[in-house]
Amino acid sequence: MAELAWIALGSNLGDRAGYLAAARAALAALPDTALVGASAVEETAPLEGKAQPAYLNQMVLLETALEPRALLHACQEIERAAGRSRGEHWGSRTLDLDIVRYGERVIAEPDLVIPHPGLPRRDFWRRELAELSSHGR
Ligand code: A4P
Ligand code: MG
Repeated sequence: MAELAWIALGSNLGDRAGYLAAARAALAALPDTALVGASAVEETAPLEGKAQPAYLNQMVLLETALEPRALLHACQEIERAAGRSRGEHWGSRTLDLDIVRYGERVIAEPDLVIPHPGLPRRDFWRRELAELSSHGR
């Protein structure tokens, strides 16, 4: 059965808007998945005052039959396709995809935490979630 999943998109290197657009298209093309909503794209200052370029952020809402771990792997695959290299933690990136919420599920595993622990500290995520709330959150 399909569930709702909220995915945060972020980019602060290169063609930021292009990477977000490619991510939306790739998420919409996943098996057993439909993209049912997207927040506005917004420019945000780097968190914690890190000296790095500004981000473009956006949140999308999926309806998906992929389990959370399969969805995580799919997101990592899409990041790789965008030329993401994993170097410095919290470093600049062409594309970052985070699973913010997955239905009402609570998951606390070493490599998968849902809801995403950054949620309470990210005003822009909460704004974007509110923007998507008409889609039945
Ligand atoms: N992981 C655990 N839970 C999740 C989840 N719910 N969704 C694990 C996605 N991944 C999850 O992520 C590290 C590991 O998190 C993964 O291997 C996965 O198993 P990563 O993307 O490789 O590394 P990262 O992105 O450098 O670390 P992290 O902790 O994900 O950083 P964030 O939270 O993504 O922060 N400033 C602004 N303005 N806007 C931003 O979007 N983003 C960051 C990165 C920093 N500053 C920012 C922004
Ligand atoms: Mg990440």
